[in-house]
Amino acid sequence: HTIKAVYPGSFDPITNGHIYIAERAAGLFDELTVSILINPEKRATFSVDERKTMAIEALSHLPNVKVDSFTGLLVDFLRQERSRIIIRGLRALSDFEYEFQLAQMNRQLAPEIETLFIVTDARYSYLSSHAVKDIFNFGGPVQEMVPPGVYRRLRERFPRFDK
Ligand code: COD
Repeated sequence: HTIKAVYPGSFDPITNGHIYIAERAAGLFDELTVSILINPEKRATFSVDERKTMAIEALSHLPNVKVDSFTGLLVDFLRQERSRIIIRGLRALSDFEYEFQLAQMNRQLAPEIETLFIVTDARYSYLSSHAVKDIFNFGGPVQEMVPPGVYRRLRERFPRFDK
């Protein structure tokens, strides 16, 4: 049978670090769903549709990857997808506390679901969506950190910061 994994996140916006994790996971499983949390309580920079479009573009080289979105509990989305594997990326030790908490909570909610961690590449160990937006807003170079479609949309969204 086919083994499906889910890589959930905010992806606001997707970065080369996220893409690296998706590529590694896509190589391990038959199908991978990159799923964007719809969270009305958290103010995002890009709408869910924009984030989805950017992720679809950035992952189009991976034929077994699809992009989706979800509301509510992550484990409910996995059950709906008939997947038992959550993929998360690990950068520095600082990720661990939060990731550990999330994984423990999800295990309590759904013991049949496993959280698997993929260690980032050294090139991306400092990279986050938040850092990309900060650096861009202060006029720094982000072209090497995000796919071309994200770079273009950052420039459209924040034209006054564009150099
Ligand atoms: N290199 C490697 N990995 C990276 C990099 C990088 N440069 N950047 C980010 N990542 C990893 C992150 O560590 C994370 O594992 C993943 O990629 C996604 O990152 P983000 O920041 O886009 O997404 P998050 O962390 O905001 O996602 C949180 C969820 C949406 C998964 C979470 O809030 C959730 O599941 N919410 C739904 C409600 C729920 O079920 N909660 C759980 C019970 S409390």
